Order: sequence, then C-alpha cells, then structure tokens
Amino acid sequence: MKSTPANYNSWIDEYHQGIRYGMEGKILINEKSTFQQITLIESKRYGKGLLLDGCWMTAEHQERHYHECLVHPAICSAENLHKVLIIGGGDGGTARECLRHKEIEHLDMVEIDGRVVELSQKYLPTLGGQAWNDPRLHLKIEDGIAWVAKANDNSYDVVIVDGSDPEGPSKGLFNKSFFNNCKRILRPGGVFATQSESPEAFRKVHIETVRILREIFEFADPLYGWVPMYPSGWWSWTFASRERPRYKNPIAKRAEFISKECEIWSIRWQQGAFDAIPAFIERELSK
Ligand code: SPD
Repeated sequence: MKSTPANYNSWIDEYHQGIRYGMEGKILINEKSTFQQITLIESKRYGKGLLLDGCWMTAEHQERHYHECLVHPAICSAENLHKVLIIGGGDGGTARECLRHKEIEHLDMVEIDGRVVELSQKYLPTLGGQAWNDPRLHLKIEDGIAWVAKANDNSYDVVIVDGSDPEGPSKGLFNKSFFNNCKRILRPGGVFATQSESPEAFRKVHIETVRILREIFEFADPLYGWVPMYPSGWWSWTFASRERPRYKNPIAKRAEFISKECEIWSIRWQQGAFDAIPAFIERELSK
C-alpha cells in the first residue's frame, strides 16, 4: 500500500498479483494491532474505508454489495433463527444486516481483533449502526476458530464467516477442521455461509473452498456478485446446508420484508447469482 498520509489526493492501493486496486483519498489511521496492520482511510468516492494488512475490507458507500450477499441468502432460508453466530465481522456490517431480521433472538459475534471493532465504531459508525447497541448482540473478542471448536453440537441456526483473505488471522477460516466444526455446531435446518474470495483474483482458494465445503456438507453452492473495491471486483460467497440446498429457497415472507431496503440483494438477484457460476468453475468442481 502506498500513500502520502497528509494528502487527500493520494492513491491508496491494495497490491494483488501485480495489479493495484486503489482509491483516491487520505489515510486517517495506520497502526499495528496484536494481529494485523489496521488502516482507516477517507476516499472521495466511497467515503471512509478499512484495510487490514493492506487489503480492502469495506467502505461506507460500498459495503452493502458485500454484507447483503453474505447474510440474506443464509438468514432468509434457515428453518429457525433463534441463535446465530458470526465469526469475524469486526466492522459490524454483517451484524447489522443480521439484526434487521427480528426473528433472531441471540447473535454471537466472535471477532479476534478488538482494535478493529473499536476503530470501526469510531470511524465507520454506519457500518454497525444500531447493531452495537442491540441487546441481542453478544460480542466476544476471542479467536473464532477456538470458539467453533469448543461450541456444543447443534447450537446455532446459522453460522456466518466474515473473515479476510486466507492469510494472517484468517488463514484457519478456510480449512477442513474449521468447516467440520461449523457443520457440527449447526442445528438441523441450519445454513452455513462464508465469503469465498474471487473466482478471478483468488481462483485457487475459491475453488478449493467450495470443494471442501461440498465434501463436508451434503450441499454447498457459490453465489457470484461484485464488490468493486476488491481485487478484480468479482466476488463470491458460498452457502452450505444438510438435508437439501435450503439456501436456494428463501422464505418469501422474510425475504420480501428485507429486500425492500436492500441495495443489491433480492430473491430475483439471488437466483441469478447462483446461476452465474462461470463455466470453468463448474468444470473444475465436477472433476
Ligand atoms: N479481499 C477482501 C476480503 C474481505 C472479506 N471480509 C470483509 C469484511 C467486511 N465485513
């Protein structure tokens, strides 16, 4: 990442495989926490934004592309919504989208880096919005991998993984033992969701993630959309369930209520997004 901190007209870039993905703006905070480099910026186009270890995570005016598509396919299709778990999600956007669903009674959010939460609450307050004060939110500053390893069988209706790329603290959020625990702690009728990287910029990780989830769960499918600030802009989220691909059939009443105020997500959008699997990914997955 390159920038001149005091200059609003500088470029803040994520470097990925010889390509720069950048925004014009200025750096507000750049500090190292126990786990990672945390950078808060202010951009002309997307407002304030967050990078972790030099990689774009979110920005005020572009976060809904990501959070709506991670949350609603899972939350709208699970049989019950008594108890939901988010692993990661320190900026609060995933919790905010979850808590729009009034049926959720209890939401555990387990974020490893308390400093990401503090800085997001201060610089990106619209991300978490009212979620931070919602009594249903139970925020734990702990390691999410250890959390799922020690959680009881059948304890959550929905498990959502909102981590960063598979490096640093998020590396362990993409492997078999973690996904096995996610399946074990999911109740019957439950749905699992994870961000599953870009089919272009992170092709190998993306295919491997879907493949592992298909080995572990009876059903797993990637959904494709856009997060323009991420490498290549082309992104994916993968959903998994047991008895049937429940995530493909949102419960109409829940979905209609939620999609009225969504920027991207709707039942129609979701149908297309599951069907938008690129031919080469489909071929790779059938090998
Ligand atoms: N390459 C960026 C992947 C980041 C996924 N998580 C974003 C966090 C938003 N809550």
